[in-house]
Amino acid sequence: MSMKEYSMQELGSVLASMGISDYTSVDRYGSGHINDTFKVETKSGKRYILQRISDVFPADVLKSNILRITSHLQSKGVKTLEVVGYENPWRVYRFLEGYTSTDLVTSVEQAEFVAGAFAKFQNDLSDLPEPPLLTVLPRFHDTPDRIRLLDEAAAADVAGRKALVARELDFIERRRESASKVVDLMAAGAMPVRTTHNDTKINNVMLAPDGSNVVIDLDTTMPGSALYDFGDMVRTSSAAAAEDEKDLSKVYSKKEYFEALVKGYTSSAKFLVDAEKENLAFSARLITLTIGVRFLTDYLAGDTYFHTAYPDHNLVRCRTQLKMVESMEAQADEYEAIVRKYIG
Ligand code: ADP
Ligand code: GN1
Ligand code: MG
Repeated sequence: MSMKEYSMQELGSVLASMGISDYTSVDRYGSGHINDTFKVETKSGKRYILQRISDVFPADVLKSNILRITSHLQSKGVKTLEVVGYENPWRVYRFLEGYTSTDLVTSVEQAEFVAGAFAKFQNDLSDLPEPPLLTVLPRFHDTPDRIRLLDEAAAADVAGRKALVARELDFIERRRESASKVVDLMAAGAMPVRTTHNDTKINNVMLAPDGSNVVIDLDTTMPGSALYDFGDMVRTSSAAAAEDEKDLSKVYSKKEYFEALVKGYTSSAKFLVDAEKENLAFSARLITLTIGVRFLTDYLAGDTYFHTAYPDHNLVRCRTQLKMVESMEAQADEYEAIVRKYIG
């Protein structure tokens, strides 16, 4: 989906309705694939993030979750997103001054730090008062269901692209059998359902030079598996190249970053049960495959879900994900040994 255009008049009236009338500029911001995000500068010097929440989300359910999560974290003194105004489908957050996000990890230290941040986020939400958060997007990380949706998109072939992706479909087909492992373990009760972030990609944590961090993009925080949070973090934070790198020879999972992620995550995520520990390395391959499946599904459906900047963008992203899976598979024994080193 290409980015929607908004008139300054529309953006201005949204801001005014939330009490912000002294804005001097409103510009597109960040590299998120779902919401329309803007940075707002004002005469007073205060800055804000304005977001048009994507229609993929059930607006009221999302708002209820976001307000519960942010107020719970604030009540514990944990720095989090500060809601300035929230009128569906728009919301305004205070700009996190001094924090930046990145699309790629650049050092072992940063990888360990990011992993600690996401593990702490899970700890911080583990005592969220009942009831559990609402499920914003059902079956969000259900890999067999994602493959089923891919099958449907390939059968319909509405964009006439199926013939171009035979290799990718075959790659996924060969992994279909192992795709249900995590959902089966959860259904069997062998793995706990926790409050998890569900979108732990590197640009969803904001970092400050003093070592502090804020976990952002709370839209998919809902009941889920810790394994997907660990795995999705590995997907982007162990990557040697961008999610949309076209030169696949540059795309692989860096072992030293993987080790730092395991170290950072397990030193804080003391809650993990055996079934989770045993599947940490596998979960990274599984969620990476799942995201590849989703990019390919969107490519076949004619780019209706993720923001895209050019016609083959989703296909390029799918290929990087499958290359990452291949790289993690090639290092599977080493990755399992690293996990054992840190959790025994
Ligand atoms: P999406 O769901 O589209 O990924 P995000 O909520 O992750 O949207 O926001 C997109 C980007 O905007 C983030 O990666 C981050 O760089 C930036 N961003 C989001 N919220 C803030 C904030 N409160 N302060 C500063 N930057 C932010
Ligand atoms: C989307 O919102 P953003 O860009 O942080 C997507 C994630 C994918 C990710 C792939 C709600 O995340 O599930 O893993 O793109 N978010 C939603 O980069 O679908
Ligand atoms: Mg995001």
